[in-house]
Amino acid sequence: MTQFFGDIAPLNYDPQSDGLAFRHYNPDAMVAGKRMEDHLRFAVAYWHSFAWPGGDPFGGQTFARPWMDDTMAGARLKADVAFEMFELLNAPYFCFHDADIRPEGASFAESRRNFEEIIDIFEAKMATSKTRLLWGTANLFSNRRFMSGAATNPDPDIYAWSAATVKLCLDATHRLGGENYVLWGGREGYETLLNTDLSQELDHMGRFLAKVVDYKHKIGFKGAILVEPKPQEPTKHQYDYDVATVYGNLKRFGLEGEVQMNIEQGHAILAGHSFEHEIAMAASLGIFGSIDMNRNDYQSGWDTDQFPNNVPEVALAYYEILKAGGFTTGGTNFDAKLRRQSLDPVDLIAAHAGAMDVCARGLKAAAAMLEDGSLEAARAERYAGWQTPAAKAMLDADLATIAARVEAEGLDPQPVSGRQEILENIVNRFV
Ligand code: XUL
Ligand code: CO
Repeated sequence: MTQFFGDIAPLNYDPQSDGLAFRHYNPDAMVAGKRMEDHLRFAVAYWHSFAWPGGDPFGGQTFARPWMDDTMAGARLKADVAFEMFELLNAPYFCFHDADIRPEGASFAESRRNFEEIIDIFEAKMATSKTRLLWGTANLFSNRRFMSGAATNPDPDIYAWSAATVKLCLDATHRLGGENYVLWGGREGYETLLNTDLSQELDHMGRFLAKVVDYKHKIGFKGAILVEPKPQEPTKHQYDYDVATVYGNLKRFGLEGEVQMNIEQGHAILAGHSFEHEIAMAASLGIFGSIDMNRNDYQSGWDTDQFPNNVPEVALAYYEILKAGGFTTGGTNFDAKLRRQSLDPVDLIAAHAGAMDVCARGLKAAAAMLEDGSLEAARAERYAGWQTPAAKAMLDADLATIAARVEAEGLDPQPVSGRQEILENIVNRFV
């Protein structure tokens, strides 16, 4: 034991507790025919909880963690603390980037050896821990070598470095039994079109993704390959803007049957959508995979990665997920970090516990809304006209035939209420 978390004990489900406990998240409780833990599939994000030092654009490190020294000893201590936290939270999953878990070496080979040593440690810890790997990923955005992109970099050597890094991370994810592999293209975009060959970059990015899919099959990785859309930040314009844009790119490279979406709440909002819109869009296109759960500050307009605490918002997201049949390989990854003033180990635990409770409440509300059926009944009624044979036939008819029917039958369609407020009132009964 590292003593980092002091005398904090593993958290239990205890609705009456006035200390550290789950008041709503009860892993074994049945919701819509499935254990809550199996619905939500919570993951802790290694980067925010253990690697992020608390900086902002105006100031550096606020978290004086004993492992933040860029040494292998620090990386080993960090791994110990991480698995202690997973146990305190009873976390079923975690996620990591290569750069979160190991210090950068002086060469690719040294970084790889550092990484593999920590992967060995993870493997040993996972042999006795319940916590499994939801996904692994490569950090192709923090180091200055990636400042002009990874797969879209004008320098072929950076492309090669990126390919080698993804191979390494996919191999490690496979070895640890990861259920997904994520690609978030933080620098796959541009700052100015004046120095950018957009056509070439999009071509390189699509072909890079095809190589990742190809390699996944080559090594027999059974997990899903997930792309995480975001419209901007850090780049001014990011190519994987939102779910619909990524789908267009996947279609272009014939990858729509191979790649799914990892949808993040804050990224959806930055793209001018709601979280539930992005989930519904991915489900409708058959590419829904997983979620990064968090929230942004609605005044600041950037990616603040706060822990979720808005139950009605979360309920609508899980409503779409349940409607889509729930997670298969995906889960709820807390891509969320403490505020930089929240210095203490207890803040890390409380943040996750509160977020897990918010998600549990959202899930319960979503399941109750589905079971109640009023929303789906109203939706079905709204489209009931399309159930008639004549209406169905019209979908295959040509324009002239349809046009002739309008006058022949003297159509006189009358507007019908969309009932938005009534539907919102129904939602409010459950949240
Ligand atoms: C950045 C972000 C990343 C990805 C993984 O906004 O969300 O942490 O989730 O690289
Ligand atoms: Co994310």
